[in-house]
Amino acid sequence: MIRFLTAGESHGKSLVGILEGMPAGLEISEEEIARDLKRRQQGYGRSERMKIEQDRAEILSGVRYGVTLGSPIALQIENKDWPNWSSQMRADAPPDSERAAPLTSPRPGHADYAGAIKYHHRDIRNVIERSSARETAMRVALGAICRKFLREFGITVGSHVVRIGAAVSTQDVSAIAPEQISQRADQSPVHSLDKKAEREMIGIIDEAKTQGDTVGGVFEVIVAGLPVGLGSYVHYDRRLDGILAQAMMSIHAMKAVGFGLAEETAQHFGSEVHDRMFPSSGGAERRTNNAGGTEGGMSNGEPLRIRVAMKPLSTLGQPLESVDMATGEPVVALRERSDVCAVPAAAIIGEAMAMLALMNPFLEKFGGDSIKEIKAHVVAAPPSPWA
Ligand code: EPS
Repeated sequence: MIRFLTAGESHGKSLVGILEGMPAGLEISEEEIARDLKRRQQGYGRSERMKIEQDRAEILSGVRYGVTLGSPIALQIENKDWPNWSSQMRADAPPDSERAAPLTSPRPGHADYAGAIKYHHRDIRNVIERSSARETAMRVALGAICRKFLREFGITVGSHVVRIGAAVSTQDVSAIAPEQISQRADQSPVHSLDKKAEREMIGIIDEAKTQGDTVGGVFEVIVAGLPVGLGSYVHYDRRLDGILAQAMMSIHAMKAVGFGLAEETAQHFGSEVHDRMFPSSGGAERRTNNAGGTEGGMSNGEPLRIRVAMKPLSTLGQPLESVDMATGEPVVALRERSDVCAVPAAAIIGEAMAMLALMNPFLEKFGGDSIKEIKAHVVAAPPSPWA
């Protein structure tokens, strides 16, 4: 079974990650990981920080001669911004005169308030460094290894942005393969396939920036090639949609997750939403995918369609009302450098989280210690009980 951990502060020396349980025999290179890291750094509306960072993951362990060993894979991504922060973020104790003034005015919407009270920090800097979405760079790097694994079994993953603020993409992607969706979306500064919506999305991001504001949106992750029956209906914590929803909600600033028609499902009669079945060679086929690829907490052989809604980022150029927690006085919230919109980047992180989350349901069904063994298990899987 796969487990992963990340460590690192946003302006610390580096991010580190450990991926444990990746089977032996998977070919992987730093270049393949770099591809996804680069994709995450693109997108209209990111901050100046993205000009400083050129994320690159160094493989520290678990891979030899370009092939996984079955041992824990450790990665490191250096923060290029570290030299600018080495005094503020040092690990040893400086004299009082060299300490940065504490941040004491929490940003509404951020982890600042609850985090400072929870960990008893008088300086909100101690919260915001780890609660920052910078950490997702490592998730994307670890997810890129899972992408390579899943691809060995014909499972492919893509994403596109569906909404930024009021601008909505009307592009139907149901007939496009996931990797093609991503390839086309990667050409767009807002990771969208709809050119008209793209212009509107850029306009909304510009407007937000001018007004010292931020804007959120919705992205969709699509996964094709999953066998029927990953996950299970037998227990709450084995349901595939539940596992994926948790993975998506764990991404910073996400507020809602849905499958297929998602929330819209609730507005219709059953006859309008359930995906009818028709005879096809050796079984049944669907002509719609309103369920988004899961029924009864299991993959049903249709592509997964996961929609995720992101709130507008909580660091505003024109900060909101807050309280100086040290004095109790009304103030405006602290101001940090930040993005205006990070929905395009969030879509890439969504891909990574989907891939990380799919590993265990896949390994539960077909698992083994090496790629070769797992392939043998896939081949040996029995056909339909009615075949
Ligand atoms: C982030 C704030 C910004 C973003 C950062 C996430 O960082 P900074 O304060 O250094 O400008 O750029 O995202 C990344 C660094 C990244 O790699 O995605 C935040 O507060 O979450």
